[in-house]
Amino acid sequence: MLSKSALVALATATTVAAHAHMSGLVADGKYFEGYTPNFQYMNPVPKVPAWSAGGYGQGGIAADNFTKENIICHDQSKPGQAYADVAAGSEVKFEWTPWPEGHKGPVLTYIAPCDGDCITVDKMSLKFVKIAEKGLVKGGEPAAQQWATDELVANNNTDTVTIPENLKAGNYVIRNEIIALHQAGTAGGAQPYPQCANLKVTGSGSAFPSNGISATEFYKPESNGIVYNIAARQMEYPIPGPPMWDQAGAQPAKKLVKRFEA
Ligand SMILES: *[C@@H]1O[C@H](CO)[C@@H](O)[C@H](O)[C@H]1NC(C)=O
Ligand SMILES: *[C@@H]1O[C@H](CO)[C@@H](O)[C@H](O)[C@H]1NC(C)=O
Ligand SMILES: [Cu+2]
Repeated sequence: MLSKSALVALATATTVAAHAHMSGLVADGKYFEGYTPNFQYMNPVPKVPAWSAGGYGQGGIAADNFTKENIICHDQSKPGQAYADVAAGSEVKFEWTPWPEGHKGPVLTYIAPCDGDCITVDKMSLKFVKIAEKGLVKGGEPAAQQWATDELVANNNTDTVTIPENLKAGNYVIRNEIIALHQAGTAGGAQPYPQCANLKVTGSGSAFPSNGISATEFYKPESNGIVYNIAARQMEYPIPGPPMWDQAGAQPAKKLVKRFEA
């Protein structure tokens, strides 16, 4: 039941938006829809944990915005209007729409405490720590390289992250991000695709991430790992952004970070 202008808008959206976004997340086994293009035809818009984004978060963030507010949770993002409940130590699965295989690169996850309600939080106040990172899984000639994105595609376009077991209960924004490196040979060519969602973490943990930084401080267009030639033989990849949070604990994904294999 779409009006003609809605159909035109949809056609335009699909052409411009040739990349991918988080279509949903599964927290502690429960499914939550992401902030999807379907929402443009819904009134009221469903209240989901996922943060909204201009263009429904389809494109990468442009280099001139790497250090500005759009890098935090995508273009013109606004807080999710609900929470996904999750027990510390359990898994969150980020389901992406089919990820283009040629967009190879790392997959990273960060969390920031909201110090109150995430639904009304000012994104500029969010201080993130990294809780998961995967980069070059297997080095070699370009055709032989295996990247975190290849694992994501092989896993039904899903990235699975364990919430730190000792994380203090409370409200957090979780930020799952893919950085596509296919044009990263020159400064500013990398394409970060950040997606955020609100989590209500439960449990009796005591680790509170008080040493986070704003996502606007993660990457510069010329940072190591943001500038990177994926078209060359490579055996190592310097994962960009801050180091892992020292209290992130065991992350099953960690084994994928191994720099040298066979
Ligand atoms: C950078 O962000 C601003 C503010 O949202 C936006 O108007 C601009 O289009 C963005 N730049 C690019 C190249 O996407
Ligand atoms: C694969 O992902 C889709 C959503 O993108 C989901 O509906 C489906 O259940 C997933 N399949 C499996 C086996 O997890
Ligand atoms: Cu793309």
